[in-house]
Amino acid sequence: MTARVIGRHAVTHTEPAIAMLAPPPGTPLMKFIVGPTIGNPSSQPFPKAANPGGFNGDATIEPGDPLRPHTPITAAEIVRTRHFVFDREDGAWTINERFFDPDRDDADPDLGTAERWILENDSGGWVHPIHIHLEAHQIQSLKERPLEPQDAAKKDTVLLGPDEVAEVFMKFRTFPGRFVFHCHNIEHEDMRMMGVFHVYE
Ligand SMILES: [Cu+2]
Repeated sequence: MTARVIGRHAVTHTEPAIAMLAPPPGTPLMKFIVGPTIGNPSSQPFPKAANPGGFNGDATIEPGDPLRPHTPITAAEIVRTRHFVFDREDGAWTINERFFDPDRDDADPDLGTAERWILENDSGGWVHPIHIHLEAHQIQSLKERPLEPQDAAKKDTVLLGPDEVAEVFMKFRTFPGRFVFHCHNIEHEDMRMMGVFHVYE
């Protein structure tokens, strides 16, 4: 399946701001053309990928660059296990009995290493879709149901139903720095169900 943009709404500086945010109904924005091959409507060829299939060193990509392939993380790569419990306290939402603090690091993985994260829902009947920034995670097991074929794909969110415990592998491949993980229910993430992991070089 391929897609290309053939037109988009152009706004002028004389339009009020609200019109720029909400173009009128029926305004052509984008068209997807589904076909067997990738089309290039411009007269210029796509730039050649600096490192096809791999990482080109500065993390920039160009049109036509392939994404990095999905590579399973193996148990032999795991250097550490971390356990995060998602619960509720004092009318707000906690991870390991703590509310979100943007100045606190809740995990400190080393760049280039892989870790096992145990994500546990201990909040009764509530459901928490746990979203981890920076890297895709790989689900190894779920307590409440057998794995399905789609569980083996790249994941940025794992759904914790009631009493669910997810075992996921994370690998911190490219970027050092501070990133967050959080419940993706807006009411929960806004009420402090979020943590920081700091990837150290
Ligand atoms: Cu939640």
